[in-house]
Amino acid sequence: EVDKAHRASAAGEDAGGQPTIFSKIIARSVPATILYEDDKCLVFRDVAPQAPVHFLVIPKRPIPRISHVGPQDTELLGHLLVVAARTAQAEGLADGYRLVINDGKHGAQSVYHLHIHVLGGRQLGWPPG
Ligand code: D5M
Repeated sequence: EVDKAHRASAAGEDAGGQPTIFSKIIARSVPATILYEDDKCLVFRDVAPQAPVHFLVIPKRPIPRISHVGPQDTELLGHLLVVAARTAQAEGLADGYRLVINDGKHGAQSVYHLHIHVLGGRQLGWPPG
């Protein structure tokens, strides 16, 4: 099971062997409103925004989910967080915002390409549902 997940990750595929929608956004075969890009990551607006500002930060290397990361991913994960914070600032979220990573079934993850949600522009509640 772990081997299968690692093979899928390396190929940019989900558990069913299909490229995820986010691989297609990286490849520009599916359109998105892109806010930032560098050699390691891509930032784009969520297609179903849950707040006035809602964007996603994804690694270009298709790690399927946060529970699959290892020590080799430390620098990349740090980079994603720094990009999330800098893009939030660029989006004018001076009053604060929230970062969310959904993992697996109980986390309500729907796209198996790691992504950090950044939500802001309104008062958010706690705890989440
Ligand atoms: O969240 C996956 C998120 O991905 C969800 O908020 C919708 C968003 N999504 C799905 N397809 C697209 C496209 N094509 N563009 C932009 N955003 C998209 P999860 O954490 O997996 O539940």
